[in-house]
Amino acid sequence: MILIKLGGSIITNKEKPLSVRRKTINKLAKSLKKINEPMIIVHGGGSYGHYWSVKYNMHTKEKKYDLRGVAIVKNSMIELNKIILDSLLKNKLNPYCLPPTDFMSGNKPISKKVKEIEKIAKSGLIPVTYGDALWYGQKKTYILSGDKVMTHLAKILRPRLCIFVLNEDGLYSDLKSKKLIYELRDKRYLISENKMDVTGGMTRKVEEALKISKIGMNVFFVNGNKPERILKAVRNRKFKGTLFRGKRNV
Ligand code: IP8
Repeated sequence: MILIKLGGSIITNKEKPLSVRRKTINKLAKSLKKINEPMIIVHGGGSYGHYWSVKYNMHTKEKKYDLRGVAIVKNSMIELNKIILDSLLKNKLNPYCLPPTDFMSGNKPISKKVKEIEKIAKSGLIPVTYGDALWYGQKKTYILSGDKVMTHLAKILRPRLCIFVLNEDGLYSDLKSKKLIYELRDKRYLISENKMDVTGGMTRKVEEALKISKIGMNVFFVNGNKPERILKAVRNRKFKGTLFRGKRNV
């Protein structure tokens, strides 16, 4: 089984609020169709969830945020999720929509529910979940990043492979020259923060990728504008991207 995160920057146009990259989503769906293995898809918020989270000053920390913000962020994620589901359906895949409230309680995953997701994936359906605004308890809410969802799922399900689909070739050691890091074993590089991302953008992604690789799984960062690279990663072929080698594969 493989876990795939479609990053917000590849599925939406981050420069423009509430705009999706439909052609790219369709191209991604077409290449996902070629994967003959159970998979789970997670997607990010991009110019939907992040746009509203910034407007309402909502973050990953559990706090009493503006309830209007919670409602609007949630609604925008449903809207984005529907666009992803429609594209998967159109490309003859069978998505099974799973909002994170289906398997999260507060800020913890419900193990039994997560294990059920694996069964759903193995049946041939494709569970699709996403980053969201979540209820924490005692009137507090928080923004759950799709990257964090990847770690929660990976810890419990131990997939063969985790792929983060980005709008870049992978992780760069130097942003100016875009020198690609082909393999990363430690967080040795300073990554510049993206102010648009309330969940921490690339820094968060690297953190979660390192956590997942430390518990044993290979993690790939791949450019979603070149979807054939996703297929190469799945098929263990050489491709351009960044690998976080899982401990069990060293
Ligand atoms: O883009 C965050 O998910 P991410 C989702 O995976 C929201 O960090 C609601 C901002």
